[in-house]
Amino acid sequence: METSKPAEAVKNAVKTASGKIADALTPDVPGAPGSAPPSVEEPTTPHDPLPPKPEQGAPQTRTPTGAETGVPATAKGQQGAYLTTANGARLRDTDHSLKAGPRGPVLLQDHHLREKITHFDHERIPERVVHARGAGAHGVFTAYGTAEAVTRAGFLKKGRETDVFVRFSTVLGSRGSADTVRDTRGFATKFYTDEGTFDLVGNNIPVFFIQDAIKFPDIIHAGKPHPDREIPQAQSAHDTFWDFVSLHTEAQHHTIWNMSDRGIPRSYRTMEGFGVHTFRLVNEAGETVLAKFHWKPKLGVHSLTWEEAQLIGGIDPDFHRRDLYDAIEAGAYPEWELGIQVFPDTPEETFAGVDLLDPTKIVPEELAEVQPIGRLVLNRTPTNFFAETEQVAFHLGHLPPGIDVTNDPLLQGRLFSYVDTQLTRLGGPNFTQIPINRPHAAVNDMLRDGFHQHAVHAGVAPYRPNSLDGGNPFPAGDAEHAFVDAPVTVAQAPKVRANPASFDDHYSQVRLFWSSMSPVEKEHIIRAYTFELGKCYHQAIKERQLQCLANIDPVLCEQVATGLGLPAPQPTEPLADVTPSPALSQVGREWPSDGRMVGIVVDPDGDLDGVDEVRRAVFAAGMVPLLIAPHGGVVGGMPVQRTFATGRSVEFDAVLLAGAPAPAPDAVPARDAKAGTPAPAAVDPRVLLLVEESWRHAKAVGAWGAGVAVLEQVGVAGTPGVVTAGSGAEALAAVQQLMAAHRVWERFPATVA
Ligand code: HDE
Repeated sequence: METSKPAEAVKNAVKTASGKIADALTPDVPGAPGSAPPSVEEPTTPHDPLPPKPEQGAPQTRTPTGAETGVPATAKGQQGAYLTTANGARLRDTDHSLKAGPRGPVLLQDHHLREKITHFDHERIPERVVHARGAGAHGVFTAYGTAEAVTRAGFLKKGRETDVFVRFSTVLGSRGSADTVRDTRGFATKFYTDEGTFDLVGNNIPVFFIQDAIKFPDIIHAGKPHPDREIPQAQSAHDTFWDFVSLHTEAQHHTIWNMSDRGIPRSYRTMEGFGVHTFRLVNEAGETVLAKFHWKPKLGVHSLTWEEAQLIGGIDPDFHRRDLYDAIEAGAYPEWELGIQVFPDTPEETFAGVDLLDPTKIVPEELAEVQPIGRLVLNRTPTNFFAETEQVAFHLGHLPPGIDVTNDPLLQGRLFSYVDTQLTRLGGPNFTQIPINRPHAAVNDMLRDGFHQHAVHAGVAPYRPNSLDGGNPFPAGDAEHAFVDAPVTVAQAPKVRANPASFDDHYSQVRLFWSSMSPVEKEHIIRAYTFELGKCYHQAIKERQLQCLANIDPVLCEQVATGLGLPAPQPTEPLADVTPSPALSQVGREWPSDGRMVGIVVDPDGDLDGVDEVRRAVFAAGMVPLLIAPHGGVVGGMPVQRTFATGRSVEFDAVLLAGAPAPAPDAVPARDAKAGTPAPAAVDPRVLLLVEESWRHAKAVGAWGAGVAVLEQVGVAGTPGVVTAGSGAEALAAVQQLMAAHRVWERFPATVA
């Protein structure tokens, strides 16, 4: 993108004000706020607003009823060089209220003061009741055409490109909670198709806690902070959660996924996504199949370690949000493939013995292959978080022709909930007219009026049939690609509050998940259950959950019971004989390392040419190098992104040591607790800690030249995943290879098989 005139003006002002230093420090890694570096002095020459950053996108400039306006995206933001009131009158002063003399009192007639304060007083809207914490991005979906045989949805036709907006989220925490808590993640995608918006509102876990929407308030009340003290925030490690899931045992399948590494993703970019429910697809001939949606990340499924997640919660609570936006800004666009598992639409609605209407069950990929049908690329960050990410409103009923629902009782309840919740959250029924929610298809409904009505509807007859508006709007037929509810036969049955008997199996697939894990993943699951139950106060709840674990697997139960200091109960249900599904494990494959963070420890007196070379090579490999030095500013002409005081191992996927820097002046406990107890050391103690932590989080570590001495001092030289090389390039190549497997798990032999 070209730099605009105003941006140029500001850049020039910076140069004059700060000379070469500002130039040298202009960050070339993602994350710097603003589209032009600021000057030291306050800019006073009036000019138009700065353009957005090049990676920022915005909702298309459509009318509230879906027509293209042709207006540039920037026309939606503020205009002109001068400060104005909301009605566009220019203002001279916004720093002082209008007073009777400089010592007051303030006059009631100060309409600018009242407007400014009143608007501020009403800036907040209710956060989402669930999924309050999230981050969104724009992108594009390109269809492979492979779904054409099973659905007539136009956006799935070969080569068709559709704009999308995706919002990722945690479930339990408030808007300001930390990103890296143990929780399910939301993965909601809005496809702006030309046949109407399609919202695929999924999660990173393919099953849900409950089988019937009527239980949703129960599970969420149990998971949210306790009503009396409002603690703990964004956690499942508390009594009410475990009280519910141990009594309502259909929740056990989702719960084991939460206790696995899936509960603490490394990045939104390394998460799978699942539509969870079975949907019904309808093709041009009106034939139907049942289908489940899957998102497969290009970078593979990858998680944090528990200690990393906890440290990051304090050090960088915005870790996932930052990672998403930095990756897009760096051009490492996050990518997923959309796939479907397809099943015949039989009256029983089962496949391989699995009831497809039960949202607590998966169909193992080995039994029904996930067939890729398109590619999603996220390539634009929001220009304004509130306008886009906060106001985006997803709804399961936003379905294009060719995609229909099934009788899954969880899905049926969701069809009601998602519109209902926006009425309070977004203040009325016209939320589809908010720019981020506007369809990219022609809208001609008969909905009128209501709060915040943006459309100026013409005509006098918003009813059917009418003759006064010439009969418009007309019902569409097959030729006009109308949405037709699939004419599925509904079984004649008595009205009951009951589930089918097939929903009663609460344990076999939990055992299937456990049996499909690699030993190291099993260790993590044991650790997570032990931690979470260990945080509960009540013995009865721990005992009850141990009983559930006994019904999943005796080894799991025994190991957790040992950690809790309780006896392991015997199973009360027969243990199912299951065939493991290797697709459920995150371990054992290799993935690209695009967009991963490589920390490079620099000694200002060391091999800076080598560092420069490695830094370029990291960029060239599609990863992000972050220099870690004893002090901020510039080292050898390269910008320092982290100092030993501000940096922490958990931000990096791998660490390279270009030197063994001597203790910096602030390497004393009084200035930085990370410096540890005073002990004479040749190397800065924060560097030693960085390497120790990277090692115990199973990360690749590489060193060359003087850096090798650090490995020796920490005592990790020669251990798995620790590389010493003759040059920076060699060290990087070896480390990158190790990163393909995500972590160096062989460092930690497992105690369970
Ligand atoms: Fe949601 N869910 N949900 N949910 N859900 C909401 O809608 C609800 C469920 C999911 O980024 C709410 O706009 C009910 C399953 C995501 O804006 C609300 C039930 C799955 C998001 C709601 C479920 C999800 C939501 C809150 C049980 C995975 C965030 C704010 C029947 C397939 C969307 C809002 C975003 C949000 C209701 C169960 C995913 C209250 C009643 C299963 C990703 O309407």
